[in-house]
Amino acid sequence: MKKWIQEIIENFIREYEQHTETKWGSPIVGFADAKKLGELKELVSPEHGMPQDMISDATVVIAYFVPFLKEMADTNKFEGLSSPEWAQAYEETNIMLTAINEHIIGELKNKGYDAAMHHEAGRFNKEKLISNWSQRHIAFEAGLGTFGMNNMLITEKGCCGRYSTVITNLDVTPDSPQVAERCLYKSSGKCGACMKKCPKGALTPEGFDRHKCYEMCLENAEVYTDFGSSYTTDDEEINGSEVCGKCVAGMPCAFL
Ligand code: B12
Ligand code: SF4
Ligand code: SF4
Repeated sequence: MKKWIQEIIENFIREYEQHTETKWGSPIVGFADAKKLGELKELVSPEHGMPQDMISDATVVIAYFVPFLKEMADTNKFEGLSSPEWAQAYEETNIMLTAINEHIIGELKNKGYDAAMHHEAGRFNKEKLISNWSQRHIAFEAGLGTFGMNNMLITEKGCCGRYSTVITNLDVTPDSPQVAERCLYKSSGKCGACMKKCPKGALTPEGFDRHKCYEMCLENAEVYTDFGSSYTTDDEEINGSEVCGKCVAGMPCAFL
């Protein structure tokens, strides 16, 4: 079943990228146990969404990672603002992920299963800078990777890419989280390149400061207004691509 879903996503991307500037690598897929995600209510907040909000007999959440290509990521290795390629890839990928999810849902429904996206997945609280649907945590539960000091979930293919999820009542055995750390700092105390690279000092051994990070994302959003804006509405003061990614592009964990 995992192979079938992987192929659905892969085939969709290959067709989709005929019409976009951004191109992508091959996706990785995992299944998070829908019953175990209740812990997110304690870990994150009581408002965090549950698979059962959408499908009462949900069994798993399909989590997948779509890697960027190294050539695109390398355009964003340098200091300063993000590269235009990075900003465009962010917007094009967000639109594509919704289209992929709709396609997966259609394919599952054709086979007689129920499937849905969570309604909280496409937004986040602009003051708290927290979403009620953590794509990363669900992907972690689905065994896709471990967290790095850059706060990214690092997969077997690296961390330079994006995650999405689809809830379903498919009859499959869920995956388990991985245990071996992929971050060099966490596994051996070496590296720390992401913390040195961050222009806002948002990454330290003590953790991630999302408000400092957001300042940089807004600086980019003021400049990159031509590629769309996944997370803003027209009435917001800054209405562009909220990106940065200097703690990802060019890092040793970006592509594995
Ligand atoms: C809001 C948001 C932001 C905000 C606030 C930052 C933040 N909260 O992370 C801003 C705009 C600043 C931002 C910045 C960026 N973002 Co952002 N963002 C989101 C969004 C929409 C919600 C994140 C959130 O609040 N989740 C709820 C909180 C509670 O969960 P969480 O952030 O996932 O945190 C979990 C882990 O960090 C975890 N954790 C940390 N260490 C460990 C260790 C263990 C063992 C465990 C169990 C958990 C754990 O604790 C939390 C619960 O598990 C997600 C998409 C989504 N809906 O998930 C993308 C997302 C997190 N962003 C992403 C990216 C790529 C970026 C940027 C690089 C920007 C860019 N594209 O250029 C930067 C990177 C910042 C950084 N170093 O984290 C990707 C991350 C991909 C990856 N490989 O992990 C995501 C998942 C989008 C996607 N669809 O792929 N982002
Ligand atoms: S750059 Fe180094 S320290 Fe930072 S997450 Fe990657 S491996 Fe870990
Ligand atoms: S995205 Fe930029 S500002 Fe945010 S943590 Fe990474 S390097 Fe720092």
